[in-house]
Amino acid sequence: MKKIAGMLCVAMGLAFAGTAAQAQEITLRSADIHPDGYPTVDAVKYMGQLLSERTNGRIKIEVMNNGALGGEKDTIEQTRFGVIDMNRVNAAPFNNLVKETMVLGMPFLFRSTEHMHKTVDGPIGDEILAAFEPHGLVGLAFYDSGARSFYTTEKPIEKLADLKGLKIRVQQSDLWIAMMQAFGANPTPMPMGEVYSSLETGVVDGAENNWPSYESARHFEVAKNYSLTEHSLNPEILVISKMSWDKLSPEDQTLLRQAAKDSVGKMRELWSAREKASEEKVRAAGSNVIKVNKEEFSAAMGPVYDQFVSDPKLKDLLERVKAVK
Ligand code: GTR
Repeated sequence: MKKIAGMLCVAMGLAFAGTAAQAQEITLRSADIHPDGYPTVDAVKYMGQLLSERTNGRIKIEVMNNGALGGEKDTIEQTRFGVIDMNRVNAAPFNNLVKETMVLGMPFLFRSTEHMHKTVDGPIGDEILAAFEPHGLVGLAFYDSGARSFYTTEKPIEKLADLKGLKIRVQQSDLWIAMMQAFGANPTPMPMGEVYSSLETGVVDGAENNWPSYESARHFEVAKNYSLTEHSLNPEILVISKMSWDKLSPEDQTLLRQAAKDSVGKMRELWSAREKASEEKVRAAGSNVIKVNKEEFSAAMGPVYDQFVSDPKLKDLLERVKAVK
């Protein structure tokens, strides 16, 4: 009898241990370089809210934004090695690691935001997200990032020839370095956090980004000429470390994936509102917004396609992106 009671106690103990383990709280730390209120920061916070609601507070996301965990290239490495759980980064700094991401940033590829949405929302998007896994990351979602355009401190870019020899800051990606060279510029790769002072001190003559980043990073204060080249609609990508992912139960993995997908609509809403607000703000602050003949810029991009979309796999991916209606 005593023995049976003892066994029962052990069994109950195990059962309790099981419940305790299941109920264990999980807080995922997610990196972002942007300030409070930037759409990507709020979209990941929203995802965390959904997760918390759906698990009665068991799973939470803590967004460490403002570059608190470092620049994008560094945080990508930290995420691969499980030091950071999640990361919201633009596709460009992933280019050297996950080749498939290059296709999304190719200059003048997407005909419209709708074309980009249809591409990332469909099987091509899933294929690109799946390509992260061999590199220690699990791709969760794509977020909007609008169109990137050039801005300069002194000389306004009105035509392609104006870029000749200008020192232009780029994201840390070989593709983007080559793109700047094809535009005739002198590319200077550096993390976003160094751009303001580099513009201010003349380390670079210009940079390129979307309206919200140009505004929120206050680059408009030092680089007043914004030329609407809209050369790329490269989206943002939300990833989780494979090491953090593997610690989650299959049920929690499903919950996480779903919450990430459900935050995409919210992000799109936040993004279109912020794009307008940022444009208005910089125009009101006196930015000189210049219309350009985009075809002239686009015509110079042949060598970038030849060099970077060279293997059959990427060529096929690119053709499928073009064919998305
Ligand atoms: C922004 C993007 C950031 C970062 C930045 C940059 O548009 O949201 O993640 O990549 O551009 O140019 O470094």
